[in-house]
Amino acid sequence: MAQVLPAERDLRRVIGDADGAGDREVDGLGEQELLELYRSMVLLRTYDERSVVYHRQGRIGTYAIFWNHEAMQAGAFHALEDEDWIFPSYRESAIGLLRGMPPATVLSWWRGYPAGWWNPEDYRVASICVPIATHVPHAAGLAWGKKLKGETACAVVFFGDGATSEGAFHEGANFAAVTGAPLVLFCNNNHWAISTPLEAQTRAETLADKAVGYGMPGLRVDGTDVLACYEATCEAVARARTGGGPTFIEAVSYRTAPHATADDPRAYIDLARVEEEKKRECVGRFEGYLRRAGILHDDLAASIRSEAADAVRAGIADAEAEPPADVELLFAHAYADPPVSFGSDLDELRRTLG
Ligand SMILES: Cc1ncc(C[n+]2csc(CCOP(=O)(O)OP(=O)(O)O)c2C)c(N)n1
Ligand SMILES: [Mg+2]
Repeated sequence: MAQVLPAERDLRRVIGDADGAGDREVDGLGEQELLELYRSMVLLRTYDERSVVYHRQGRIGTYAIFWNHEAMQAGAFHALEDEDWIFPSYRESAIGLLRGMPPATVLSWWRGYPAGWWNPEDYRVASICVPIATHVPHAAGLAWGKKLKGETACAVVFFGDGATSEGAFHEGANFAAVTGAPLVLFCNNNHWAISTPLEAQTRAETLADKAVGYGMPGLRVDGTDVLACYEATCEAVARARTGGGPTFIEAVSYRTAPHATADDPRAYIDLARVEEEKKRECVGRFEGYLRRAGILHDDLAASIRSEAADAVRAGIADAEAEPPADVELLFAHAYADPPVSFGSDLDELRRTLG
């Protein structure tokens, strides 16, 4: 039986900011590792900001903005080994970049081009999941499979606060717990599920409290503190690898951008709070930490930013060089034995499209 730890009440923090809390150091992170973390955050930030521009220019479709979520994604990612699996939601659409996936692949996904779909095995990154929480059971199943095969790899699944109200979340969490699957359930609690606030989502005092009901430990961290996200995920991964089963991590933040490019949050969000939260956004906070430690200076920061900008610029050029798909793809791969009507349907579609 898993040991049930009471969920952490206070948000774990490592970055002290300028409020007197003081910066802490984290085991296993020397200067090089800290800079790698920063590089990852800047790549994600650059990708995200450029994607909003590309959307406005009509070069990608509707896009789920992850501005100020980079700390959760990069922090959790760097706690993983190469063999570990990642199950992203649409909010973590670009996390594959941290595993070396070309930006063009993810941009192609948002353009709706076939080049945007990859073989998950190539990067140990599952397909981007748009239905809320349906990937939690997938991740639990893969992690359980790793355990059954005696492999050391684990999996991390990302989902939002709203996802914790879905049946698939419950099923996946419970399944992972009873099988002792090496899974990290990483909940991005940004306080909003589109226009539904956290208060309308749950009566639980914290989302991490839900972990107790599944018989797994629950951790609560500041989701805009990349080092706290890293440290908590390291603990969860270590537990997973040593047979301790799954861990639930609640990373708390506040959504400072629209849900997606198709959303206008002015109709429902607390705009004053958004402005407050923007002042402590996660990339700037980590940059402050690195500068206080004497690890980052202007020239280095500028070169890391320009490297990221070049990568994303090349990515959109490559994505736009992709030829349009043949419409036949709409019909391929859906059935092993396609209905005969598909042939005439395809002919009709071709006629319609000219
Ligand atoms: C099963 C399902 N129901 C509804 C939706 C529509 N939908 C898209 S995003 C979203 C909100 C999810 O909020 P949350 O889980 O907090 O994640 P966040 O977007 O804040 O990262 C909803 C309801 C969906 N994609 N899938
Ligand atoms: Mg949310």
